[in-house]
Amino acid sequence: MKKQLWKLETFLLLFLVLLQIFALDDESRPTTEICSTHTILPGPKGDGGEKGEKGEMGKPGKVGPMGPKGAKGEVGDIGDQGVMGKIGPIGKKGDKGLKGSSGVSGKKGKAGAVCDCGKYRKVVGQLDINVARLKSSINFFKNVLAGIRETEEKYYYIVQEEKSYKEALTHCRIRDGILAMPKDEAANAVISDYVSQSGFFRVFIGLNDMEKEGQFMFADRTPLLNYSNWKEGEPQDTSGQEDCVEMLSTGQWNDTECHLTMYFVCEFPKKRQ
Ligand SMILES: *[C@@H]1O[C@H](CO)[C@@H](O)[C@H](O)[C@H]1NC(C)=O
Ligand SMILES: *[C@@H]1O[C@H](CO)[C@@H](O)[C@H](O)[C@H]1NC(C)=O
Ligand SMILES: [Ca+2]
Ligand SMILES: [Ca+2]
Repeated sequence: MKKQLWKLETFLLLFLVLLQIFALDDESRPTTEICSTHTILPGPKGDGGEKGEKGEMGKPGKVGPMGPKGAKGEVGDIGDQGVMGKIGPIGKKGDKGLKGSSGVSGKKGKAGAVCDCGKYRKVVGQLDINVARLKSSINFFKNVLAGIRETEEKYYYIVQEEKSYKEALTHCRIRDGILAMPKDEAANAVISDYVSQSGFFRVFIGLNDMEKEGQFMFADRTPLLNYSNWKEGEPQDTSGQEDCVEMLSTGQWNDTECHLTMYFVCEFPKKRQ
């Protein structure tokens, strides 16, 4: 900035010096010739001057208005082949074609190995047994869900399958129960209500005198003590064949033959001993 100012000052100074020189030159010119001329009228017309030199070339002129449309040109040459276009969308499915003629039949296959059918038969047999067991279990639980009775200590369940006393005993045992043992009036009432409300006339209960005639024991081998609910005239042990006990819908007991089949009541403890 300072440098520039300095430059400007120098330039101005130089200019003033030059101006003074010219001014002096002008003053130094003799003024006597101009002042001594007293002619007022203009002089005669002078001779024509010499032909001037050729002037410089003029500036280009303005753009003119658009001309008329020209005639149509000839058809140009054929262009190069363009780049291949994009693949289009998938078209609709075509009609089914005619069935082709059948081919030549293949060669005969190798002989197969002899099947170890006995093994499979055994497996299938076991499967059948399993399925049967499963069906039985499903049936059991279906019935359990349909109706069950309970006291504070036990669940009672009438199995609606006609079985002999021993079969009935096993059926309850494999389900972690035992044939129902009405050891007091309350338990007997629950079971008999259940039987009568279900519309059955007689069911096996867990009581028998199979070991010693006339000495009834519950299924858990405890003897009859304070409570019993025999029907009038029972147990009579007709022909010495009646060693098992059925409960009638009235809740009363009757000794009957063990091989007879009927529905029965299982009981299940709520708490495991
Ligand atoms: C059965 O009776 C005996 C005596 O008669 C008694 O001590 C016992 O508590 C009774 N048992 C039941 C379960 O009532
Ligand atoms: C008691 O059991 C015997 C032997 O099965 C039978 O003949 C009799 O009808 C039964 N009594 C009742 C009331 O069902
Ligand atoms: Ca008997
Ligand atoms: Ca009887």
